[in-house]
Amino acid sequence: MIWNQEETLSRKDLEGLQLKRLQAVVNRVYEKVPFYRKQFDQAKLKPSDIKKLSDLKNLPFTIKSDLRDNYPFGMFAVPMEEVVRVHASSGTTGKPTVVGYTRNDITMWSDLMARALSGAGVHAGDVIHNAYGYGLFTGGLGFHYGAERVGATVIPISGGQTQRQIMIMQDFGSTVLCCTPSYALNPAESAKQQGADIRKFKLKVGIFGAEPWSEGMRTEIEKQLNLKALDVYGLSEVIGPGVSCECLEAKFGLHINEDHFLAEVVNPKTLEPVPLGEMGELVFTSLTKEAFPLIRYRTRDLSRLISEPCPCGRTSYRMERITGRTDDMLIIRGVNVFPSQIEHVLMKIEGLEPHYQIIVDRKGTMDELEIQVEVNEKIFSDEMKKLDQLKKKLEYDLKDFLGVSAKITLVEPRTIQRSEGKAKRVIDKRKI
Ligand code: DLL
Repeated sequence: MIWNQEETLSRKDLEGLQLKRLQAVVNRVYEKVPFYRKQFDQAKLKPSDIKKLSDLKNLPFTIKSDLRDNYPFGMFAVPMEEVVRVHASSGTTGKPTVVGYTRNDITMWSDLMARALSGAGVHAGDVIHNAYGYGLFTGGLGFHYGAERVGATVIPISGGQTQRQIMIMQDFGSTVLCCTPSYALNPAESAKQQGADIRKFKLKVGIFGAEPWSEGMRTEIEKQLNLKALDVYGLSEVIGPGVSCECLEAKFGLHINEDHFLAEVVNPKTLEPVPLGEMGELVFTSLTKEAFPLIRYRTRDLSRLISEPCPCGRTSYRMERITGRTDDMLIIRGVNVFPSQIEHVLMKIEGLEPHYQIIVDRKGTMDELEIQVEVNEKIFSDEMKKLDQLKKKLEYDLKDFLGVSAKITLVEPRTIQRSEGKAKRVIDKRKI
C-alpha cells in the first residue's frame, strides 16, 4: 500500500519540491553550521547560486572524516535544546559518528519507515518482530517508530538470544521479521535444531538491510523462512534505515525517498556525476532534516539509479541493491573483488550452506584469498570424493567469475561464527 501521496508525485512536481527544499537547506546550513559556511566560502559559492537542481554539482562534498572532525555535535544546525535524540555509528577507528534529530526529524523518519513497511504490505494487525539492535544503532528504533506509525504491534526483541526469539516469534504470532539478512538465517537454523519448523510460523514478509546481501541470499532466506524478503537501505548520517526500500510488488530496486533525500551517483575517482543509470558511488543531500542536515554526503556505497517506472505505482527513482562499498573492495593480486561477488557464486552451488568467511592474507609479496564455507549435513557425511568434487567446482566457478583463484576450505556445518547484527564476512590479515 502507498502510504503518502508524495510517493506518487510526477517527476516535474517532485523536482519542483526538491529545488525549493534544496534552496532552503543550503541557506540554513550556511547560516547555522560553521563547517558549511567555510566550505561554501572556499568554493566561492553563495546559497543564492543554487538556482536549479543541477547547480547541486557545484557544492562541495561532505565525507565521514568531516563528521569526526566536528565530533560530537559540531555539525548540528539547531541548539541542543531542540535535539530530542542522538544516534551513533561505531567506526572501526576511534570516535563514532554522531547524528541528531529534532522532534520533527523523528516524525519525518517515522513516516518514511511507515512508507517502507507499508510498501512491504505491513498494516495494523501485523505483529512486527524487530530484531534490529536497539541502542545507538539506528536500526532498532528506526523500525520501532515506523511500526508504531503504521499501527502494527511491535515486539522490540532486539538482537541475540535466538532460542528465545523463536519461542516469542511462534507464541506471539509474528508476521513480519526485521533484522540483518545474515541474522535472519539464525532463527531458521536454531528452530530446526529445536525440532520446530519455522516455515510453518506466521511470518509473511521480512525487511532486511544494514549490510550487503545478494539475490542468492534472498532466495535462500525466502526458502528457509517461507516469507518474502525485501531489501531496506540507509545510513545513520543520512537518517538511518528508510532512505530507500523495495516494494512487495516488484521486489526489485529500492524506492528512494526523493522528496527528503536528493540522490546522486558519482564516479568515485573523478567525483563527476555519471549518466543516469550508470554505476557509481551514491551521494545524498538531506532536504528536510533540521538537526543534522547533510550536503552531498559521499556514502562509499556503490549502486545505480533505475528511472523506469515501477509496477507498484510509486514514481520515485529506485536504486539497485548495493554491490559493495568503495572501501570494501578487495584487491587480490591486482584484481578487484567485492565480497558480494563471492557470495553470488557460493549461493549458486548445491550442497553449500549460506555461511562463509573470506580471509585475505599476504605470503611474501603474494596476496592469498581463502574462502571458508560450510557444507550441508548430507554432503558432510558423504564420501571424501564428493567433498573433493564440490571443492573443485567451487574453485573453478570462483576463478571463472572473479578472475582470481581462491583457496577453498569446506568446513563442518555450524562452525562459522553466526552474526547477531552486521556480519563480518572479511578478515583482511594484510591490514591487521
Ligand atoms: O545500517 C542503517 C540501517 C539499519 C539500514 C537497518 C537498514 C536497516 P549504519 O550503521 O550507519 O546504518 O551503516 C550504513 O550500511 O553505508 C551501507 O554500507 C550498509 N548498508 C545499509 N543498508 C544496506 C543494504 C545502517 N540494504 C552502511 N545493502 C551503509 C547493503 C547496506 N548495504
